[in-house]
Formats: sequence, C-alpha cells, structure tokens
Amino acid sequence: MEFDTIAAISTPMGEGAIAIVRLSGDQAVEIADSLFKGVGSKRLSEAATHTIHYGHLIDPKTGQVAEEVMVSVMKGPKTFTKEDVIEINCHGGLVSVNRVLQLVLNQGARLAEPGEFTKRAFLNGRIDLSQAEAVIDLIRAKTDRAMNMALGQMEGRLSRLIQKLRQEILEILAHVEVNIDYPEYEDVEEMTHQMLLEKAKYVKGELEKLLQTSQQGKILREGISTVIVGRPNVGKSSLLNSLVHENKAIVTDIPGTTRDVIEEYVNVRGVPLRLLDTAGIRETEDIVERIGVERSRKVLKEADLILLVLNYSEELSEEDRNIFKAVEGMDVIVIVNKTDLPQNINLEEVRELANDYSLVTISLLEDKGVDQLEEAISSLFFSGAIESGDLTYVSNSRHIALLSQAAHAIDEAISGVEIGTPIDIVQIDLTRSWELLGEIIGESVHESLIDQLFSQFCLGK
Ligand SMILES: Nc1nc2c(ncn2[C@@H]2O[C@H](COP(=O)(O)OP(=O)(O)OP(=O)(O)O)[C@@H](O)[C@H]2O)c(=O)[nH]1
Ligand SMILES: [Mg+2]
Repeated sequence: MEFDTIAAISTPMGEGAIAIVRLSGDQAVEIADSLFKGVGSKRLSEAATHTIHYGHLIDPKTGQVAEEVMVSVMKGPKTFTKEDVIEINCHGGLVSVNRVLQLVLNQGARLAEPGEFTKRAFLNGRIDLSQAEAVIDLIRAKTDRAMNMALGQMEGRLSRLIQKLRQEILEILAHVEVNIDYPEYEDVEEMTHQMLLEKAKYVKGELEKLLQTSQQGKILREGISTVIVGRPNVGKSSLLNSLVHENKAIVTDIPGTTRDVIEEYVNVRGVPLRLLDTAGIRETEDIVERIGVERSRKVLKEADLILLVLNYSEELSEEDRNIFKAVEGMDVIVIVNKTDLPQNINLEEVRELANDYSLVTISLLEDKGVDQLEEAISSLFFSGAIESGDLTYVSNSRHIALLSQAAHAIDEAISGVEIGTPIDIVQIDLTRSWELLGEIIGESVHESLIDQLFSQFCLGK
C-alpha cells in the first residue's frame, strides 16, 4: 500500500522539557532533510537507520535558524508504522513545537488524523486490529493492571488465541467440505459428525472461558467503580482523601460540602478503584445540594462496590437506614467513622443492618483503621481469579460482542448436527463464527477463507 507522508505533534500540549514531532511515510526523511542542518555537511538521507542527530532546523523561506533539535531517523520496515519514520525532538514549548510542525507541513507533509500512525501500523500489517485497539488502551490505562492487560493484548496475546480458535474452526470446515464432496461414503459422514461435535464443543468452551474474563477485564481496565455514600458530614470526602493520599476533595465541618460527584483513580493493594465521592444523601431545600443528592443516587446504581459511611458519634438515623435500603443486594463495606469521638451509635444495631457485609470502624482524623479498610477492599476482590496474571482478559466491548456472537453461531452449529440438520446448513454457522472471530483481529474477508482452506488442506488426498 502507498500513503502520503503524515506528521503530528506526538507529545502532550503544554510546556515540557522536550516535545516531539513525528513524521511517517516515504517522504519523511526527505522532508526532514530539507530543513535540517547538522554538524558538518551530514545529510539525514545518508544516515544509518535508527540513529539520532543533533542540529538545527532552518526555515527555507528566511534562511534563519528556527529551532535547535535532535532528529531520530528510523527507516522502514522496523518502525512503528513499518514506514520511514522521523522524530524531531525540539524544545517543549507550545510555540517551538508548533513552529516545527508548521515547517514540516510547509515542506509537504500532511497533518495526521487522530490515531493515524497506529492505523498505518495496522494497514501495513505490523499489528492486527485488536493490537491496535490495545495501543489506545495502553495510552488510556489508569491502573497498573490495566496497563499490563493492554500490554498483553498489544503483544498479540488475544490475537494468538483467536487465531488458534479460527484454525480449529477451519479444520472442522475442511472435514465438512469432504463430507459434502463425498456424500456417498457413509462412514465419512459419521466420522465427520463425531469429530465436528467434539471440536465445535471445544471451541465453544474456549470462547466461553474468554467471555467469562470479560467482566474482570472490564474492571481491570476501568477500575472497580466504588461509590462512597453516607449522610452529610460523616467523613466521605475525608475518606476519599485518605485513600488517594492527597487532599483532592474539599472537607469542612459544614454538612452538604460536597455538591458534585468527585472522581479519582487509586490502587488499593493492587486493586484498581475508580473512587467516586458523592454529596451526602439527605432531604434538602437547597437546590444545588438537591441536584447533588440526585447525582449521588444515580451513580449508586452503576457501582461495583459501595463504601457506606456512618458516624460513630451520632445515633443511627432514618437517613442511614434508607441508605442501607438503597444499596441492598450490592457489594458493600460498612465504615463507622470518627471513633475518636464519644460513641453514640449502637454498634449492635449497625451489625444487624450490615448483615453479611464487612464492617470496619475507623478514625480518619487519627488515621486509625484505614489498614483494615484496605484489607477489606482487597480481600473482596482477590478471592476470585482476578489475581492470576496469566489469563488472557477481554475488556473491549467490541470484542465481547463479537465473541458472544461467535459462541452463539457455534452453538447453532452444534445443535444443528445434533438434530441432523443438513451439513451445508451447519457449514454456514461455522463459517459465520469464523468470520466473527476474524473481525476481532480485523481480517474477515470471505475470499480469504476459501484461499486458506485450499492452501492448508489437501482435500483431494
Ligand atoms: N473527629 C473526627 N472528625 C472527622 C473524622 N473524619 C472526618 N472528620 C471531620 O468531619 C467533617 C466532615 O468531613 P467531610 O469529609 O467533609 O464529610 P462528608 O461526608 O464529605 O460531608 P458532605 O460532603 O457534606 O456530605 C470535617 O470537619 C472533618 O474534618 C474523624 O475520624 N474524626
Ligand atoms: Mg464531602
């Protein structure tokens, strides 16, 4: 495939020590060379690949030095896009990096679209679609685990698994083909059915295993959505601050301080949490606070984990009980805060309400009990398979949808064989699941199925 040469600023906008303008395409080296003046008369086009060069960019219009730079020359195909790639390291100011970009655009590069470098890596066959998607996940990763998961997917973990399953389906299809070609041999038919069922059930089992990881995969990717709820002034915002080890949320002794939902990402003993601090739930006349309370109720519904905070120094109120009712059936940790103050809460009553939820008593003021809370959070989530790091996780909703459609198609094929549906109908379902899986890695062209079938299996033999 042939493409024009694209360029973009590859570092975040803002002030930094350095910024990078990246170019990719046939003209990349030539464009950089037309601007670059290195030490002596060295040309970038003569430079060895994967080397870096100090020099200046000269504006061809004025002949003036435009910027002091380090230029990396990376010739295809061993580059991110498989094309020739140039990276110009310049000073990290907005004016400087924009000036460099403008210069390369003036010399004939085109401004890249978002994601276009990665798209080229895909179109040039260096990575498949699921790997390209992993690049995005990697950039957006908010937790260690999310990052590891994206790295695994980028390295092609999911792709290899999908390819293996597609291979299995191809083999089944090859046998079906034999069956259609030689219908007169009865034992061929019997053998085919037997083997078809066996293999199809295996593939279905594998697909289901993958789908089972998807819930966890999503959690690893996005963090466990954890909502801190409670009456006003019980210490919800203090709890958020304590867990993220920073004063992110405003804390005052005025009930109704938090008006909006505050979101922070934090790792609690390896468990990635998306922490949401909410407005204290109570009946209120204040319009702004009321909107906040409404929002609290809304985020409650989408939570994976609830941290329900009570006040040790006050009696349980009707509002507290209502909050217990609102979170019924969810994963809840009950936190009784302010144990440094005189006790007015009836802990027996709390235990009854908490039922089989875990219950911890803490004092955020004295920093007591936070350890136990962290312990409670991590034990909730490390009881399952989430810890085993070598599972291949599926977290992308496009992948999840395709996987479950493919599993459904395989299912149809299996029940088709079992009730004696003509084999060419079964073949349609199998082919469909093969194609659906192909869509995950971005290769699903009907012709390639035919090509592959004939190149890999000698049916006439
Ligand atoms: N004595 C004592 N005071 C605490 C403790 N934790 C928090 N506080 C105080 O309780 C008050 C309310 O704390 P916040 O964290 O703002 O409470 P909140 O639940 O977020 O309140 P709203 O946002 O109004 O719903 C503040 O004055 C805190 O300093 C504690 O463990 N002991
Ligand atoms: Mg608050």
